[in-house]
Amino acid sequence: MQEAARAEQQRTAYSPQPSQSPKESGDGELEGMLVRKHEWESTTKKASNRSWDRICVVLKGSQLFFYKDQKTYRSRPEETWRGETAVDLINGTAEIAADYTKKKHVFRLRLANGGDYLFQANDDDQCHQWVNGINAQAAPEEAAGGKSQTLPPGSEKKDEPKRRSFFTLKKK
Ligand code: I3P
Repeated sequence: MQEAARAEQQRTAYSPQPSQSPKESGDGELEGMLVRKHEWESTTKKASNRSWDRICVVLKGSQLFFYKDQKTYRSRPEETWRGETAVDLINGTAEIAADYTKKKHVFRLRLANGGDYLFQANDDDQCHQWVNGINAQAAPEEAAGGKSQTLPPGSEKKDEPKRRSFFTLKKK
């Protein structure tokens, strides 16, 4: 592919596919096609494969599963993308990746273990849908209206970013 054409395709949302909203089921489950880049394996280790892949992403409870496509997820849910295990969202956080400007409609998922992923959706609405859905599952007790806990001085990890200060969470 010509370099200019490739750059344009990368910058804009994946165009060959029809715009498709993530499928939402009553229990907070989300399922849809996103373009994913794994950036960090842990806080100190970059992911070995940092290519963008268009894959089917499924949010189920506090886990995120990856599949080649929706057909695979529905017919053979044990067959994950490249055999990847599900990602644990507890104490993770999702937010619009305002700092990432190479592509539009990108959100970032930071995991409690330091893992870091970028996801590109088809549009901003879908981006917010995923961010809110993930954050609601990442801290379910807070989403359910639990009191925020006051930690004793010094017990908060210094390197941990303040989490989820500006997203309204839906009660499950
Ligand atoms: C990666 C690919 C990604 C790029 C990444 C490259 O190469 O070009 O698109 O991320 O850059 O390593 P490959 O496909 O050969 O694995 P960006 O699109 O964000 O630039 P990185 O090494 O800076 O993460």
